[in-house]
Amino acid sequence: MSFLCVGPRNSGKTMLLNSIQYPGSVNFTTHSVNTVGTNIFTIHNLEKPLKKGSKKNIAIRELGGEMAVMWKKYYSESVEKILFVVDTSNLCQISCAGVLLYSILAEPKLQKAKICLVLTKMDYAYRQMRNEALLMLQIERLKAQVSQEITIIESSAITREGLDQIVEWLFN
Ligand SMILES: Nc1nc2c(ncn2[C@@H]2O[C@H](COP(=O)(O)OP(=O)(O)O)[C@@H](O)[C@H]2O)c(=O)[nH]1
Ligand SMILES: [Mg+2]
Repeated sequence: MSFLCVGPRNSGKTMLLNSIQYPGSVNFTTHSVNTVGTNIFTIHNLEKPLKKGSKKNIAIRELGGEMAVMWKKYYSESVEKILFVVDTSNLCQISCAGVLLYSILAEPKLQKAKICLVLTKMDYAYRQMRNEALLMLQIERLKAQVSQEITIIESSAITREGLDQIVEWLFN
């Protein structure tokens, strides 16, 4: 089984996964290098004690936003879950993100994958509010047309809002 993290470039994938991977760290990086190719992050299960049968860690692969054409290489029936990261502070990017999300949901090999739509950078004062962002993504229309289960989580890599929820979603 594999886990993917996708989304437009600069939407905050690397920072989000870094903050989840190292729960103790406060990451105030203000710029980061565009991900060329893919990064793999190890995420630890926060459950203590660990329930019998639950995984201790999972590996999640970030697909760089520069390389949407290359993503297909990683689409397979064994993809169990996908984090789709959207930057709520980037108005111009939200509608494009909706198109990208649709292309993933329409992919024949990903019909059984579970999707978590991560609305990130919620710490920004000028972000789009949850409902506006969902409207711009046309999420209700998408939901009516696709077979995948979609969970929506609001997050920030700065305030750590939503990060525990994302980890829980990945393990459950
Ligand atoms: N304020 C704020 N900035 C963020 C957050 N997540 C990422 N960023 C910034 O957004 C930019 C792109 O982030 P990055 O993780 O490299 O995006 P990626 O291309 O999707 O991997 C960087 O300048 C980050 O510092 C967040 O939750 N809040
Ligand atoms: Mg990146």
